[in-house]
Amino acid sequence: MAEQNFPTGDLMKGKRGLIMGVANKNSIAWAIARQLAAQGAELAFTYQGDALLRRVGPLAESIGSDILVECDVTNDDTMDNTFATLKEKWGKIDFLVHAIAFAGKDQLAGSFVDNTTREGFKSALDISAFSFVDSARRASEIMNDGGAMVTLTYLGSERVVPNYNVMGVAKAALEACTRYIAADLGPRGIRVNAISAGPIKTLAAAGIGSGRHMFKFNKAASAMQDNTDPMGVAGAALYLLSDLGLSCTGETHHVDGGFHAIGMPQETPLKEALAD
Ligand code: NAD
Ligand code: 0WE
Repeated sequence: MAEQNFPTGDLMKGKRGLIMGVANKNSIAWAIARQLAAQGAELAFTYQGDALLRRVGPLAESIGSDILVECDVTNDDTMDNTFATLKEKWGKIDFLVHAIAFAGKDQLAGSFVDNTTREGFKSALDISAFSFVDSARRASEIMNDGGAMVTLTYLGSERVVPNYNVMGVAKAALEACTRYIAADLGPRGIRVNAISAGPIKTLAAAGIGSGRHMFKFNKAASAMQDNTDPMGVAGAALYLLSDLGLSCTGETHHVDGGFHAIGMPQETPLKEALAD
């Protein structure tokens, strides 16, 4: 990601929210956090474990955030503690960003039907889909004047992407959860949406077997013939989490250079991409 200036303004002035899923400076959640902060938001962060505190601590500090809570979404005590801390420090919150996904490495390669285990399936769905339901319920309890929530998904929920496997199933569940949560919380003025981002070079996208091919293919086959810029994802999150997003809920919004819209890619850039 090139050094960038997130547009400044007052769209999030007076709003406070929780960002779940920053691991390092390349995290999509961090791009979203910087954009929200540049528009005046006050932010709290969760981090997954001690190892990540060394990375997330300085990032949170750099935008003046003083609420930093350890939270593993599979551990109810840390979930209780996260939302209790927000209630104690702020009383209420206005928004939630959920940018968390995980499947065992053995579940993300080869044949989906042969390699998906009961434990692998349960854990992927627990961490990547149920955690949004659980976080949304807890967050909604401290959203007293309406609010907004955003989660991150990927096209592998709608179409087969090699090796994405059980994560695709988890993302399909996550998108359905987004719609059901939106319906439940809508009457209370809480909007709930998903952003379907194209491939971005983060920790979660590192070390995936066919990474180089995937980024080349996505670039060549997208409408914009470019990879997805995390700033675009951050901009979409700003829209959905600010009052600009009024009346938008239950939506899965694609930010992927138009990759999702293409039925058949142009011959020339694709051939060139596949050749090298
Ligand atoms: P990332 O590695 O920076 O973020 C993933 C986060 O999930 C990490 O902060 C990690 O600590 C957290 N996490 C995993 N298991 C957890 C647990 N048990 N408890 C708490 N936190 C846990 O990678 P990213 O690409 O920024 O991923 C953020 C979100 O964006 C994910 O939902 C991912 O599926 C989604 N997404 C990523 C891409 C991409 O290409 N990078 C594309 C579309 C959607
Ligand atoms: O959602 C994701 C990745 C999420 C993810 C990443 C890992 C890597 C390390 C979940 N679990 C794990 N488990 C690990 O052990 N993306 C959208 C990025 C991604 O991952 C892929 C992709 C894309 C795109 C995996 C295979 C194919 C494409």
